[in-house]
Amino acid sequence: MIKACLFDLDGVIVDTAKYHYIAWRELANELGFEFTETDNERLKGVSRMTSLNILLEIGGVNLSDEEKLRLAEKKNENYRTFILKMQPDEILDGAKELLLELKDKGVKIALGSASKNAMTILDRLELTHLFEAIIDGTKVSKAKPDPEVFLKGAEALGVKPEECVVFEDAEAGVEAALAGQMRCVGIGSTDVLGKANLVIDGLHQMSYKKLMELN
Ligand code: B16
Ligand code: MG
Repeated sequence: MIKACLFDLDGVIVDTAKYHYIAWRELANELGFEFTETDNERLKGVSRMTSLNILLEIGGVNLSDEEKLRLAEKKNENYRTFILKMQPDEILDGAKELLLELKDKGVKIALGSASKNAMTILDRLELTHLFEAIIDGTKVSKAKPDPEVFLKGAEALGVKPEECVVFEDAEAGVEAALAGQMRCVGIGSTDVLGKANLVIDGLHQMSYKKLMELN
């Protein structure tokens, strides 16, 4: 019986990838190399430090741990100038409608995101009040595909993993949901998210009725 939904943030509720891309590209350019939108695909769903390591590998740059921390912080400051200007009209099509419908039907709702900026983003989008639990990058020690973020979400909601459905746009996130014994709806293409129980283009294609069909 499905009792709860756990939502990833970037790529599911809002497209912050475009802001991450601008900030990472600026950093790459300062380090003297190009960083393309195709390269940026590799950063979706992974942590900030893993993102930096991938970026440096692309540029063939070796740095000390201390310097990496400095650059990750610098990128984050730049990224935050964009998210601090976000508006509720940036919520992806159908996301708020689905959250409201689920709430109305008594389905519990939590966030399960790798981002340490999740609270800022939800506040800017005026969505914070719709989540009963928010598990973000500040609350987990193991990154997706480890199921920690979703298991903590289920625990905070007081439901069992098998009573949860996860919405995810990243392959590592789908793997995390399945590793946690949860059902998963992939947002994006079946090529990447084929392991999910169902793959849709966006939350505008989901409803309480369709959710119950996953039972
Ligand atoms: P931050 P999600 C992820 O969000 C992004 O997809 C990923 O690109 C980013 O590196 C990660 O958050 C960490 O973000 O630098 O804000 O802590 O998809 O898990 O909601
Ligand atoms: Mg995501």
